[in-house]
Amino acid sequence: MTDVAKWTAYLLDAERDRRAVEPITLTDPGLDAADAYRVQDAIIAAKVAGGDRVVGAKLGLTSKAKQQAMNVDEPVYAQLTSSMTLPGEVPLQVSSLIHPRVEPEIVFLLGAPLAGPGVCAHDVLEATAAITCGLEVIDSRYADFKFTLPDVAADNASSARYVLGSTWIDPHSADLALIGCVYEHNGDVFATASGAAVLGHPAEAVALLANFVGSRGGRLEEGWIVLSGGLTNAVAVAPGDHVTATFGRLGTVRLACV
Ligand code: OOG
Ligand code: MG
Repeated sequence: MTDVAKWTAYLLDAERDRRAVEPITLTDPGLDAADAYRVQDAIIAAKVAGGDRVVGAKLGLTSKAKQQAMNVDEPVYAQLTSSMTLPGEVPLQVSSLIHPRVEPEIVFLLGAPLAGPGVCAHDVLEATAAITCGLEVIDSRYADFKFTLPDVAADNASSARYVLGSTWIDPHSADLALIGCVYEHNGDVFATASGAAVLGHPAEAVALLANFVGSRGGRLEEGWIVLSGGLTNAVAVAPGDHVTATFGRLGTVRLACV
C-alpha cells in the first residue's frame, strides 16, 4: 500500500526547500498511476488550503521530443494554480526553484466546461474561448529530472510556473496543427516545431486531458487555462538567460531569468 500522505509531504518539502529528491518509485516500486494521481491531488489540496487557487490544467509529455527526452512514452496530466502564474515581463527568479527548464506551448482558454468521456478535438475547439502561446517553466522535484510515469504524475508533472503570450486568436481562425514555433535560447535557435508536434493537433491533447479528467470524476472548468504540452524539448535556464518563442499568428512570448 502506498502511503499517499507520506509522499505528499515528501514532494511538498522538496519544493519548499528547493531540494531535489530521489524518485518515489526507488523506495516504493509499487506506486501505480492511480496512487500517483492521489498524491498529486493531495499536493494541490494542500496548496489550496494554504490560499492557492486552481486556475487550469495541463498535459505533459504529448510530443515525441518530450517523450524521448524524458524517457516516458505516455502523456501526464497536472493541475495549475494561481501561484504558478508569472505575469508577462516579470523575470523568473532562478533561485526560487530547483533546476528550472523552459518549454514552448500552445495554450487554450476555456469558454465552457469540458469533461469526458467521448470528448474529441472538435468539442475542444467549440469549448475554447481563445488560444495563445506560452512558456512553461518546469522544475521536477526529482534529481536530474529522472522519473517514471507514476513519479512525474505524483509530482504534478514537474509544474512550477508559466507565462502567457499577449496575442489571443479565435480557435477556429487558424489550423493549430500548422502554427509554427521558433524557440530561441539566448538569441540562438534551440528548436523549431509546429502545433502538430503535440499528438498531431493541440486540441487532440486537450481532448485527451478532458477524457482523462472525466474518467476521474472531474472536469475542466470555464475560464481555465490549459497548456497542451511542450512542442520541443525544454531548455535549462540560468540567471542572465532569456528565452523567446515566436509562434507566427500566436505572437511571441519571452522570459528573462535573473
Ligand atoms: C514533465 C513535464 C512535461 C510537457 O509539456 O511535456 C511537460 C517533465 O518534462 O519534467 O510539462
Ligand atoms: Mg509542459
